[in-house]
Amino acid sequence: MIGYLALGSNQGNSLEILVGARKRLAELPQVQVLASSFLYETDPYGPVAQDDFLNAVLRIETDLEPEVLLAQIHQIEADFGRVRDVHWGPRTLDIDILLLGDIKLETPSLTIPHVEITKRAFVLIPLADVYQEEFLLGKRLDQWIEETGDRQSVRLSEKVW
Ligand code: PH2
Ligand code: MG
Ligand code: MG
Repeated sequence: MIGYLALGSNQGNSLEILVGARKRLAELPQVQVLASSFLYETDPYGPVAQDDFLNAVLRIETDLEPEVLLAQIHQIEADFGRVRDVHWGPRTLDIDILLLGDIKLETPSLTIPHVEITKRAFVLIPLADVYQEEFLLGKRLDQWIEETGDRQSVRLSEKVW
């Protein structure tokens, strides 16, 4: 099935970290990275004052069960020095499962589609680079992006990966 992963970093060498994370994801058995969005420099979203993020989205093909994919993702985050302290706080690497085929899932550890996918310009704008469907949860991506009122917080980066 086709899936979409959001990557973010605002600590350490974020470019190197995102490149490394994509490589690790591609090396997982049963995961193929099909496409990468551009990189975006984004204002921190949410209640915690922190540095700007580098954000991107990947389109993948995978047969992994959601919980198995999540466990692999947690391992990669840990290997890049992720410390889970401040909720919503700064991080070397965050990988979020946005969408996974037609799966709808709500457990304490995982919600698919991602809970705030339609509210976050830093997710929607890179997602639009690689998204292949016409609609996301009933609306066009561009409509969701418009409704965030937050387009200006997401700037196309000159960095390439
Ligand atoms: N991730 C968060 C909280 N806020 N803001 C931006 N711009 N990008 C992120 O990836 C991000 C955030 C928690 O996961
Ligand atoms: Mg996140
Ligand atoms: Mg996360």
